[in-house]
Amino acid sequence: MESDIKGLMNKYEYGLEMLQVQLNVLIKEYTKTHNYNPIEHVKTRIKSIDSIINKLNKKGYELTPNNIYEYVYDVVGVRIICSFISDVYEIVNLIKNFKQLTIIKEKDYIENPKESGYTSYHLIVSIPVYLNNRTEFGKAEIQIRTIAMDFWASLDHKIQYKFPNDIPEEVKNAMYNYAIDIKNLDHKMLELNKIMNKYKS
Ligand code: 0O2
Repeated sequence: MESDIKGLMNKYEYGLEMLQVQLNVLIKEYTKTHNYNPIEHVKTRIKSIDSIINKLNKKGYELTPNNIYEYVYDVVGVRIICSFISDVYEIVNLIKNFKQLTIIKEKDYIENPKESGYTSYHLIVSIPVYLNNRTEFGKAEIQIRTIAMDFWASLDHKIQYKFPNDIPEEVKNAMYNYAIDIKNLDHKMLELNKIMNKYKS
């Protein structure tokens, strides 16, 4: 069983490498065509076994290769950080129109923020993993958000780590209010960018 899980994790690593190549090509082409790069930076990670076990536990499943494949969508995670909300949707559409990737699920937490205030756009995609004599498929989660949303999520992540069982009300309330501030700031920055674009020669 342990070697099955190791084998599966190796495949996810190859899958991430392939996904990175595909996304790089997609973004480079967009940047050349539009003379504009909508992306600030990209982060990638493979979920740790401990986090996978936690997620399976929460969903009521035991650790098996099949349960990982079926129920953990974000073993492979890519986070794309953009400056402006308009860039986030531009990237979402770019990925959705890319024939090589199949979208399994999408979650617009920008239009519909989570209860905590979390905002981001999530695409769950199917990724091909080309092995010696066959192709297998895995899943990856692509999170697309602005720098401001990422700032909020990164602090929220630290808060969740510090208070794994019960986040104090005052911290929860502050984070909820700051999520609203972030939304307002993102819209102001977008408007300012539109004004700046008027001055482009
Ligand atoms: P980590 O440590 O980032 O890997 P699903 O994946 O759909 O089966 P879930 O958890 O309901 O199950 O999906 P959801 O809510 O779309 O969340 C997936 C990921 O989004 C999370 O992965 C986080 O990365 C991020 N996320 C969702 N809600 C929040 C939030 O309130 N705050 C922060 N900071 N991030 C959030 P993991 O595995 O929970 O965490």
